Amino acid sequence: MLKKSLLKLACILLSCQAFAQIPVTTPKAALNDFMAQRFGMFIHWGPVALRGTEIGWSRGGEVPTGEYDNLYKEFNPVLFNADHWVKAARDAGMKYLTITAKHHDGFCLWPTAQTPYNIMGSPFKRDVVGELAAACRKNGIKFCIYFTVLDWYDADYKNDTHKFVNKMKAELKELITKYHPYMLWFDGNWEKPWTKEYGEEIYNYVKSLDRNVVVNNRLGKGKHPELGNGTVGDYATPEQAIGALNVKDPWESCITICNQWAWKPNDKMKSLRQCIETLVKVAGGGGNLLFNVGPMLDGRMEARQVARLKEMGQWLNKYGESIYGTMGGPFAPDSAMAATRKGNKLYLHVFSKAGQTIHLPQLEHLKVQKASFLKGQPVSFREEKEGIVITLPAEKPDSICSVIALELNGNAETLPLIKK
Ligand code: JFZ
Repeated sequence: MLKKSLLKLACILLSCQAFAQIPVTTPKAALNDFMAQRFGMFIHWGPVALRGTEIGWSRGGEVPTGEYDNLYKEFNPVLFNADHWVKAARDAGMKYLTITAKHHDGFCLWPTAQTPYNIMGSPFKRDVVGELAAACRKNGIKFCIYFTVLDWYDADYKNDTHKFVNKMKAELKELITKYHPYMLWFDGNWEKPWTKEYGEEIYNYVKSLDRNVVVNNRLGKGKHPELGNGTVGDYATPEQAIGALNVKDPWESCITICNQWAWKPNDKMKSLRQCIETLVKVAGGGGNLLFNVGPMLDGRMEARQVARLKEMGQWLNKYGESIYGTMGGPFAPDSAMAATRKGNKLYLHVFSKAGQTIHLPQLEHLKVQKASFLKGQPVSFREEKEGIVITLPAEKPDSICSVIALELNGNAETLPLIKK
């Protein structure tokens, strides 16, 4: 009897190994590492910078198709310096950088063997992706690649999608084996030629080349602001919006510093207050912020954008403890504040004016033992029946966003989400 069941068990184990295809997914540790980074730079760039219109989308719109498709012949951004871009990211306090290796216009910023429509066909003839990868590695910034599955240039995309997907695999193999990206940011999955099956095929292919590479959720057909319901990929990608509080699923909001993804002359830029509030509210909701800049046609980033990023970095230099490697919540961010937590500390990022009071509900099983501004003075608080009341002093340490650290008598990360 025992022998028989042992034999049965051995058979089950053997068949699992030999036949069952256990799909390979990104290890949880890699995703946790990604979510601890909190802040990255998105870069939308290509020959379209010559016109200052939107990348991909202006093809056949503001820029006639024939004209758009020939822009690369005069794309010569001689002032491009990968170290300068990476320094701008580092000075901003960003931990990773994502470049549009290929956007919807089909132009490739690296010397691919799969199509002549790439940077080597331009007068510039330099491997933009390779230079950025090297500069990132040198400066301790994680290098990531944006790659769209939608291609409005290559006729195969619509007419022979199977062939197109094979070409895509060859391109991805080049990108992964040459540049070793930390994360791949897919896009363009909403059009008809693309299917969830293709998405799964590409996901599995990527995983066969590098199990650890983090993959966003725009490979399937579902709604990308969330995970599940048809999306394929590791993390959710709300776009031009601060994601909703979610400390269970990994997510990253992508938001532009101006309005357009690609460079636009005199585009309206966000104020420092808007930039910091965006970052802090994303972190308070438990997500990463992929903040986008569009470099100019000569290869430089706009000085005002670099300066704004530097200001964000100065704020992070002081308050980074409450952003990097933290968990969002337990309250949903609102116009008054955003909360994060790590260990016994609950961090309140305060937007409201000096002199006001902050009301918090009771923290379930935990009590506040001490309250003080991060790297600053103690803050007065009292526990009442309804909750905790914090009185802000007449002057706040930071006019845009001061951080109050509440020391609890236990691990703040164990708190359930609490309605304010
Ligand atoms: C996509 C890109 O199209 C856009 O250019 C940029 O790269 C951004 C990060 O990602 O944004 C979208 C995605 C979907 C639609 C529009 C823009 N859509 O479905 O209309």
